[in-house]
This record gives sequence, C-alpha cells and structure tokens, in this order.
Amino acid sequence: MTLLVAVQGWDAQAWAARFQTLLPDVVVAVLGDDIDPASVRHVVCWRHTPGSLVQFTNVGVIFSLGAGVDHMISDPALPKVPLIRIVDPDLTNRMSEYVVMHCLMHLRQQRRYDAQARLKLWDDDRAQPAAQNVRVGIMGLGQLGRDAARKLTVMGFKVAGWSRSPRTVPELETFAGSAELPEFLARTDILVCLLPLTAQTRGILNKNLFKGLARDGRLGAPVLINAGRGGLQVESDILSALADGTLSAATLDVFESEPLPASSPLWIHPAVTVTPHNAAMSEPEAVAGFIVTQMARMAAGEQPDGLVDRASGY
Ligand code: NDP
Ligand code: OXD
Repeated sequence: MTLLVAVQGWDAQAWAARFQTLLPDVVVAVLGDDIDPASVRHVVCWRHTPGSLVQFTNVGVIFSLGAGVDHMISDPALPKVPLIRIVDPDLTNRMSEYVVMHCLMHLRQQRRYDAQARLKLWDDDRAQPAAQNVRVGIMGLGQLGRDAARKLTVMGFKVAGWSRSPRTVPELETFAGSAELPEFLARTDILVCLLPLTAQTRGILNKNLFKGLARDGRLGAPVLINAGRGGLQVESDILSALADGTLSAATLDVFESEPLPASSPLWIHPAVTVTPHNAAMSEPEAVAGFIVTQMARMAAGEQPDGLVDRASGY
C-alpha cells in the first residue's frame, strides 16, 4: 500500500519524510517516482497538475495539505473518491493570529507610523479610535472565520459574520446568504474575507461589494483583508476603490496570480500590505498528524474530520 505525495510549490520530499516517520509500515512515494500506480491507496496533494492523478485507479481517499480544496476540485479528472481537507487547531490559530494582527495594524495605523519613522517624523495628532468603535465583518464563518471572530471579540472589536447558510455563533451577530449581504456590509468597517473559492464566490470582492461597506466608520474609509483565495478578489477593482476612497487600505495574502507578478502595482501601493500566501501555512508536523489520524479513523470504519462536500465545492 502506497501513500503518494503530489505537491507543487512546496517541498514534496520534506512532506514524504514526515509521512514516512509517522507511517513506517507504509510505502511513501512522491509523484514521479517509479512505483506501481495500482498500489496507491492514499494521495496527499497541494496544487497537483490537473489530470496527473487519473493513473491511480485504486486510490481510496485524497487529502488536501491545506484547508482549501479549490486546487483539487478544479481538476476535472480528479478521482471520484472522498476528499478530506485540513481542520486543525495549528492552522486555525495561525490564521487567527494573522487576522487579529492585521485588524490591529489598521486600527492602530501602524503603516502610517512605519512611514513616519522612516522620515523621523513625530506626528501624533490623528485620533485613535477604540476597537469597540470599529466594526469587523468576517465573510466565511467556517473553522477559520469562527475562531478569528472569537479572538477579535476578545480584543474588543464589534464583530459580525456572514455565511452561506444561517449560523448561530455565541455572542456573534450573524448574517447569511445574498439577501443579508447588504446589511452585513453596511455595518462593516474592516472586511475580513475567509471564504473558500467556489463558483459562487469567485470575484465576490469587487467594486459593487466595496461600495456597500459602511461609509460612517471611525477608520475614515473601509479596509479590506483577504486571506481566503486570490480568485475571490478583482484586483483592478481594489486599486480603483483605493484610488477613489471607497477603500482606505487593504491587506492581501492571496492574489489572482501567485506568486504576485513583479509588475503588479499592489506590491508598492502605500495603502496595501502584501503577504506571500502564508497567513496560515500548513505546518508538516501538525498537518501530517491530522491526516494520519483520519487515515486511522477511516480504516476503523469511523467518519473522518474534514470531509469535503464536492457539490458545494468546499
Ligand atoms: P470552511 O469550509 O470551514 O468555511 C467556509 C465558510 O464560508 C462557511 O461559513 C461557508 O458557509 C462560507 N461560504 C462558502 N460559500 C459561501 C457563499 N457562497 N456565500 C457565503 N458564505 C459562503 O473553511 P475554512 O474556514 O476552514 O477555510 C476558509 C478558506 O480559507 C479556505 O477555503 C481557504 O481558501 C482559505 N485559507 C487560506 C489560507 C492562507 O494561508 N491564506 C490558509 C487556510 C485556508 P456555511 O457556514 O453556510 O457553509
Ligand atoms: C490552505 C492554504 O488552504 O494554505 O490551507 O491556502
């Protein structure tokens, strides 16, 4: 029985070594190794080349090495077997650190003070709003969105969340579906996007949506933080919204094209913070452990965590 590592952009050998340590009795191979395709029962993948898994006709389950599964579902030739994604506290905590940090950076105007420091400029005359007067709206109330919401609430922000289906989350104002999106946006000063990329969400962060954000907030104009997927955002609309004051700033971890091309104006825009799609990196220790646990559960006939609903695309 073989576990196959099919990854692009990450160190496949390092992942294979980690799985081999945890599964000493299993053959662990990397896509491209000289193996019998019929021996492959488990595949772990991250941005594999579409079509490259069709040869593994005995595969029983495919794991994403991340929380997102758009990189797998976009492959029309993906074997029709259960898909499992990462639902792990290590990854969740990393994302919440990112979201809380960037909400605080915008609240406390840290980019402005960085720029002032480079000029040795001592200017403390701008008002500092309190977190309790700033409304954060989180798009996506899944594993990541709910944890970020809880931690932002602890920091004092007024937090609300938006999801596809109605969700009840203790101490959180919630909105659902396209009918309640306008009301959610109208009460939001910092928009945090933690949505999956699906046919329904592609391009959702566009100029019409930005125009619906609160115009009476304490940050001057609304702020966008996107750590979901680049395909959710229309980058030309973000740039024009920053230019005409519809948005005051953006923090972007994900991009329409990754790595972000050197020609993108986002790199050097003074109101944009760019991070290289590592808001919540998959840490091999934690993620491989999660996958091995799910393999054991499935072998025992139990329901695994992180089962993906192919129909909804996440
Ligand atoms: P979940 O599947 O747990 O949650 C997804 C949430 O999005 C759910 O609340 C779901 O609604 C909501 N949603 C989905 N489609 C729609 C829609 N059409 N309209 C409104 N809401 C919708 O995902 P996670 O929280 O675990 O992860 C979210 C995403 O974060 C991942 O898919 C991935 O793209 C991204 N990510 C990015 C990382 C990075 O480093 N930048 C790291 C990890 C993840 P409902 O509750 O009704 O189902
Ligand atoms: C993920 C990611 O989906 O890192 O986990 O983007």
